[in-house]
Amino acid sequence: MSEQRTIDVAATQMLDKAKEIGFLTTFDRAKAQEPRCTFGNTGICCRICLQGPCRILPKKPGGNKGICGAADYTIVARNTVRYIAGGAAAHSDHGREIAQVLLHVAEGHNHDYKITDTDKLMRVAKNIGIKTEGREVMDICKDVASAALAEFGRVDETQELTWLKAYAPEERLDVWRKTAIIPAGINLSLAKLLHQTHVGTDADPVNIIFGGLKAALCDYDGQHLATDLSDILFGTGVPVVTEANLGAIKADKVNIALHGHNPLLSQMVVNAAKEMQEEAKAAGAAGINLVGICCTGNEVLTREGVAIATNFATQELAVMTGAMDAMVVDVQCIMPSLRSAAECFHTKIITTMPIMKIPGSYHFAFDEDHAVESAKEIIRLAIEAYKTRDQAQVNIPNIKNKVVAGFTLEAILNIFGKINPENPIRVIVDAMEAGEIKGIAALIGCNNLKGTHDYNHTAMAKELAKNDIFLLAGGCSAQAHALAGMMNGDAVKEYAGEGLKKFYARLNAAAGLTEELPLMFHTGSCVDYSRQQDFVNLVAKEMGVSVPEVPFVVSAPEAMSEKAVAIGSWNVAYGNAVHVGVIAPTVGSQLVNDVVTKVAEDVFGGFFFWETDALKAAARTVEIIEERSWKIAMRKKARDAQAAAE
Ligand code: BF8
Ligand code: SF4
Repeated sequence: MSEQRTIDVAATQMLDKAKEIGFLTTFDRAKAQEPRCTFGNTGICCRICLQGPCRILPKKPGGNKGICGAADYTIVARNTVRYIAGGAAAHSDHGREIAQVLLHVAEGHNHDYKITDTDKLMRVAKNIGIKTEGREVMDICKDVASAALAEFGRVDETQELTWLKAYAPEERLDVWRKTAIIPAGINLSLAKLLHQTHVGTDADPVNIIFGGLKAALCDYDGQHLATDLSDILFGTGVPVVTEANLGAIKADKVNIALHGHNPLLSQMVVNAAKEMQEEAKAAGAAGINLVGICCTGNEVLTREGVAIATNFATQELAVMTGAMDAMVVDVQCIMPSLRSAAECFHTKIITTMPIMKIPGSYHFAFDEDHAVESAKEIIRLAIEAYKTRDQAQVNIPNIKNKVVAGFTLEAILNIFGKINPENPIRVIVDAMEAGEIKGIAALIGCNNLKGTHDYNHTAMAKELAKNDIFLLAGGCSAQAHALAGMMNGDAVKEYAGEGLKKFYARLNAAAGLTEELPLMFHTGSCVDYSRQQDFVNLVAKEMGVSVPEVPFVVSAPEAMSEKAVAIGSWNVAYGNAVHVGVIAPTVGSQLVNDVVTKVAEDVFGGFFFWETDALKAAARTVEIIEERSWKIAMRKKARDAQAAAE
């Protein structure tokens, strides 16, 4: 564990404040967990049945297996894929909730939500094979929402997930068919994986890993439909300018943090806040100020330009400002300790979802059928909390940075289209073929306090940009860059290599935006990573190569959640090289570790690599990208030579 807690100056100030008032933060708790148990750390602790925990004790007679006889490889494989099941369940359930609301809108049962992006609805309908010509919008919408919901309950194993089939390139589908990892239904595959990993079911690590990859493709499918349907309901983001860091919290306003993942509630709060400024003023405030934390923050940033307060590891510190009146949370990545942090101040922690409650916090059951009224009531709770705020306790770090975000796939293609209207994706392919940029990397994922908060994210970004690599970003990684002032045009000047700078100069000249483009294109929340994959799929098609050949690397420099494991795994199945900045708990089995870091490449073209040192990880990333480019060039040379000979 690193001695330096965070690279974020505002967070450091708030950590001092926490110390002063005697509040132990997640940083203190991370320290308290050291030293970690080696069995758990390497994945060789099994708690799957009540005879456990069993640990692998190779030197003890009878200790080299669990009580049931499970070897290290079975235990490690089971533990790993159960992370995937958790992650895929979280992402896809998020998608299912959005689909349910969209269906209610289409059926006329819900009048609080509406279709905001009809063009996207039409595109999605077309992509998934729903007839659009001559039909009413609401009928099409009903079919799209029903198709999304059908992904969950399908049990006919001869079928294949609709979104997967619609968006993955044929070449990938072939590989997945050959390896029998295309799911028929999300619920079926996740249940089957839990069954497969029950005590005394599957002991074959490779078979277990394939089961895990099937679940990972459910994660991808659930993500894709969640993004599509959210865009249909709330609009598809376009470039926005806003700010990030704790300085975005305002001393004179009612501050409400939107935290979690699902836009169903947060978007309504954003809408309601626009109408309720006067109510806040009547309470003596200058108005309502919304800020985002984690991926709910990314959702409302991408679509509405709401400022980012902070990311996962530092969420408690937003409360330490003493000016946070309410934190409205939905699901995932919300620390239960927020409640204890709030006890030191007047902050109201408002949980809103039936599956997410924190003992002692205020629960407001969000009602999707009366979403507008629910959102208003939540804001009123925040205004009430504001009235009890002790201004003497307010201590907001004077730190915030300019952010340019909102780079959905449509937004990126729109910018590229200003240079090449006929074939927008050609713009980045040209830049790669000319050697102006070396390739593409996506910086994604969480914070993990096994390292210094946000160091790995920002260090990787600086190093990759210096090496002329075009950067996409999402999740808490994107927020790390935003908090550090790297998600704007100034960062391009400071960190980009000469080739990347030239590429940006051309884009900026054509884009016609009021702000210069940022060092990394923020594609949205973690549930939105299919936007990045769709982008890479287009690049592959334009280059005339398969996805695993694209000079592209995904990096989760501070991976933490089960969702991160699911995301990393579908990326590997997609053919992407995936860097993880913590040592994965697969190292307890040489066999399993070799399968995911080496053998996977032979089967899928993608693989994982673990590297905790950001500079080494960046060097390896550049190496992979260069190697892939070199292979493309060599193949082309061979083809040209053959053509000349014929
Ligand atoms: O889905 S990056 S800490 S907030 S899991 Fe969580 Fe990780 Fe942040 Fe978003 Ni993603
Ligand atoms: Fe032990 Fe086997 Fe039970 Fe795991 S499943 S806890 S290895 S007996």
